[in-house]
Amino acid sequence: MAIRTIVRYPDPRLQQVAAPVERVDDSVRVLVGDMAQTMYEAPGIGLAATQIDVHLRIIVIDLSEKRDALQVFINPEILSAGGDLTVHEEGCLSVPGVFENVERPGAITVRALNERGEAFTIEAEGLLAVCLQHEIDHLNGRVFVHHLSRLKQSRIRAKLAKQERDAA
Ligand code: GNR
Ligand code: NI
Repeated sequence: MAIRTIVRYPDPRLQQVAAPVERVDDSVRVLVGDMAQTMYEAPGIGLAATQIDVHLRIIVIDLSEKRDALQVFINPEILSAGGDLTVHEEGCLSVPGVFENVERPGAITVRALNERGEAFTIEAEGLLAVCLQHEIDHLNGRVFVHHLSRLKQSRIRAKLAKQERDAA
């Protein structure tokens, strides 16, 4: 397994729409392993393949305290979204140091394939619903800052540009 580099907003590669995985084979499982290791090392609670510049529809999530409950979603599809609109503070490994409230549907039903290529369906609410929607946005070329006002987006771009300058 290998730790991959995470692409940072506003890199245009984050706007690419990811393609479906055609066959869940060993190359996909190697990629899932790299994504998990990259997420754990960051550390984060989720990662979309888009964030490591691989434009395939693959997500990893681990919401557990002990970091031992990896969830893999290949070709995830939101079958339905409902419940009350819920506000949650979001962060993103591609937008380091920025945390903002985002409003999303509180409950979703998602169908996906697991690492063995088997289809499953889950009903998610709470943090899992937030995280799945955040990650599926990445696969569609969207970052959580796109849910914010244009003014906030430009302030965030300025903040990240300054971070890059100060790091150089
Ligand atoms: O680590 C992460 N934390 C987080 C917190 C609130 C809502 C969404 C997230 S996902 C984020 C990791 C990430 O950037 N995934 O794309
Ligand atoms: Ni993110």
